[in-house]
Amino acid sequence: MSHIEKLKKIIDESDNIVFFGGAGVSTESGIPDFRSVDGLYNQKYDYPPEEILSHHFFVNNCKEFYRYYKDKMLALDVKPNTAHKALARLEQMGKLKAVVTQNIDGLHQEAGSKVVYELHGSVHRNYCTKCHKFFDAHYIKDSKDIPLCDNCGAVVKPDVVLYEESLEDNTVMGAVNAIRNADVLIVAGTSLTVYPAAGMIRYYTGDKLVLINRDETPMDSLANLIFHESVGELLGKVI
Ligand code: CNA
Repeated sequence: MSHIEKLKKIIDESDNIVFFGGAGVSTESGIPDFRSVDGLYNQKYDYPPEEILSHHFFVNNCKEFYRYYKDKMLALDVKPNTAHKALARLEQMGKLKAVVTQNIDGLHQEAGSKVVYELHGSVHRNYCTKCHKFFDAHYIKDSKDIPLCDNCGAVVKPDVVLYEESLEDNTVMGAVNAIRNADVLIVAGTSLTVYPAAGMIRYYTGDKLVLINRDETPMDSLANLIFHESVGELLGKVI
């Protein structure tokens, strides 16, 4: 049986699949990831992305943070791709129990997925750091330099987990529970190098861990079935 036939069989036979993904799930929508050759880490900025996207940088260099963030992280004209749509369909069919994502782009929900654990938050939620008023992503995009609250004048911050910040407890618990109870775990489009998120796949104890990633990852040896190819193209063929 070919690899792709094995994947089809695994999906056909399960009604408890969990998907764990990263930036590679959205590259086919036109959002660059961090670590591919054309990813954000291989472009030239005054500071490396981990530095700009850190809590201390947000506090101390807010204008520069927002210049980068609006330019590189706030992609509001993109659409879900085949991978997002295939996963939403699997959920509708009652086969997929949850999407756990490191992405902050909201594309899984836009494709129709309902149970989505956003480990690193979302660009679509933004709150005033003082009065906690909510703002959408367009408010941030349209602001000049630093977005300020129209109620109290304080700085507005994206509900995105920056480096040095901790993940939200309920999201982590939901994600860990889903992974721990999953019959099949499909891991895709992630370099599996950003912790604690990457460590979560170790909660899976089954024998159907499917890994789909263009490049090799440090956890390739954990996979029961592995594809080094495009996640959108592959899921489009299988689902
Ligand atoms: P990463 O470290 O950039 O790794 C992405 C991986 O995906 C690489 O190993 C690529 O080989 C692989 N890849 C790229 N395109 C495809 C594809 N079409 N099919 C299969 N594999 C592909 O990204 P991670 O998610 O592992 O790192 C975690 C960071 C990146 C999180 O904190 C995210 O918030 C952050 N990020 C998110 C977005 C987004 O929301 N779309 C974009 C860029 C970065």
